[in-house]
Amino acid sequence: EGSHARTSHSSGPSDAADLIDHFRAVFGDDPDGVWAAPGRVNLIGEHTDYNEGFVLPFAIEHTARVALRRTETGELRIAGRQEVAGAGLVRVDLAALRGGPSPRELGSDAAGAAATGAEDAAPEVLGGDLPGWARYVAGVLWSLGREAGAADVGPGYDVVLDSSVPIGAGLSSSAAIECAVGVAVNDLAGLGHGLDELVLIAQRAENDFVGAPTGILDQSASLLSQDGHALFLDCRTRESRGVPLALAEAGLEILAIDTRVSHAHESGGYGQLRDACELGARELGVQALRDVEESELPAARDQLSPEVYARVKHIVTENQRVLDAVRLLDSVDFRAAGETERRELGRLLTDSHASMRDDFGNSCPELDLAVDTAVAAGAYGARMTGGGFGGTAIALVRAADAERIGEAVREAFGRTGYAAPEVFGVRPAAGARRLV
Ligand code: GAF
Repeated sequence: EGSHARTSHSSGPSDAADLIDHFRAVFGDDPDGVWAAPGRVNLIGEHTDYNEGFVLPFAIEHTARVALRRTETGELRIAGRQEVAGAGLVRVDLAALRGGPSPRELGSDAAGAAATGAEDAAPEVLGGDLPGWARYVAGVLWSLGREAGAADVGPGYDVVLDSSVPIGAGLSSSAAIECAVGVAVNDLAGLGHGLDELVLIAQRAENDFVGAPTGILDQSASLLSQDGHALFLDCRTRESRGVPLALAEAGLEILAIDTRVSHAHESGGYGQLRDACELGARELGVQALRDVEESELPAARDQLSPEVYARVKHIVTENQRVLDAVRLLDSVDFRAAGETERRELGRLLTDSHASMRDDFGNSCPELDLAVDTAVAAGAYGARMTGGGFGGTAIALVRAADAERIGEAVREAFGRTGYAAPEVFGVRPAAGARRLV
């Protein structure tokens, strides 16, 4: 499928037949429909979302898919395929779920834990007994129920879930599940939410039910992306537009390098970074770091602690890199673009990585090795994508070099004694949709 370097992270089936068969086997009848929502890579703009800044992600071909049927059982019953769900049926009492308060509402301890991303925050409260993947399904039902009024969401659902988005790899496997369930229930129950509203509903499931204090990047990418385009999103105004990204036509490829170092944003690091950004904004007297200009950084340096300043510097320069990347992609048709523009885009990616490695503090040795090796082997540029602390790096390469660069990265990992990374091509794909 166009990738020269894909190994085992195949994007999986894009139709629904296998899932319908599975649904029949588990629930004895046909589902009412099947929906899919993609994972994403973020081309550039990391940790800028909750700072009310700019991001430029694109949806990938790997999707979470759900087959759903409305029932009168009063239960949410979830079965899954493959490692995403493990074996067995998970049953959740929907009435109890709907009435349930969010962790934030349960008092200051729970709220504080959720806000700082401390371990065990939300799951203790609501989804504690649910396997990880089922929390995302239940969380969206909970979030939709609050929005719509419990009765409107429907008395019960049977769900079969599958996903080809690698789990815990920084490719938004959780947002893909949330968004697939969100569009499915929105359709089946006739709730009439627009995609923009579903972004916030899915985000609330993640923040208040699962307990990961994340922004709107992942859910926006999964719901709003268009085939062949990156999504330029202003996270303050929530205005977005597609930016054409004709990679294949330009003889380019984006390699995803999954380091297999897994991360979880419910645990500490992400929340601490977010806290540092919010502290920086408070100390600088702005609503959000979006409001700080690059020219104001020298003054900020005098005002902030070295650590908070470093975090602030990343966000401020990263916002500018997103704007530069969009300007570049808008200004030339990449199919006709020369080496200069390609290198310029590549340099923005590599600068973004260096900024996270040196200033934001969310890289790790495996990500640095992936980036350094790809660039040394001839990539135009490379960077980690997603929250960091592991997960996936992306590299912008000539399609003709993809195989060789992937191999160079695998070799470097082998030499260093790291587990073999998964290297595969990604292309900008469509957002969430109904399949059947
Ligand atoms: C994770 C979060 F879910 C996003 O909201 C975003 O902050 C990202 O990390 C970093 O850019 O994917």
